[in-house]
Amino acid sequence: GRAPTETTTATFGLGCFWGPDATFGAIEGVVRTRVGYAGGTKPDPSYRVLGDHTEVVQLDYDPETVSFRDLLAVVFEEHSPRHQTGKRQYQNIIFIESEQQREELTAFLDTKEYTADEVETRIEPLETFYLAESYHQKFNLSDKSWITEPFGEAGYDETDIRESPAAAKLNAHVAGHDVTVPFLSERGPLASESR
Ligand code: MHO
Repeated sequence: GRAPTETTTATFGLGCFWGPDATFGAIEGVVRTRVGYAGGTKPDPSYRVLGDHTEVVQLDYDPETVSFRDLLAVVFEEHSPRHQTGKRQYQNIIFIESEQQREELTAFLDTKEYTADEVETRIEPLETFYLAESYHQKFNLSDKSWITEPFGEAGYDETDIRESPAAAKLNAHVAGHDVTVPFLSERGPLASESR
């Protein structure tokens, strides 16, 4: 089917952002992924000049298919909430972008054996998300020219690939994740193929 037009964003810090880019890309209802920097104060960070920011993954998800709470279940599989790394680049952070997400986090933590006060994971509002460099986006695709070249031939530039629902699924697939429902019908030559 077509990628849904109404999506919500969620942003998480879970260590080096290449891994979570692929982990979340595999999830049904996660439509787009991108990696970047957030959680600090330095204006316009880059990978080399990160300042006090953290590597983060940002998702556009379809809340009709996957809830924030579902995403939190994955977040808590992907890190140890009782331990935090001192290195800000790799800290574990759950960014809260709405009252709805705040409520879903509270409900999720209620099912766990600890409270929000007991987790070392940073829980904070998202201030500014800065996109990471193109070479960090969909990192698992970067040495897969058999995937990236056809995208280029179909007219996709780096931004198009970063924001492509199909590329998010392919990035997850080549990283070894089980991808169940790919969005492979977004536009162009792929648009006539419906699942
Ligand atoms: N320096 C590590 C992690 C990279 S991640 C983008 C590596 O090269 O594997 O921080």
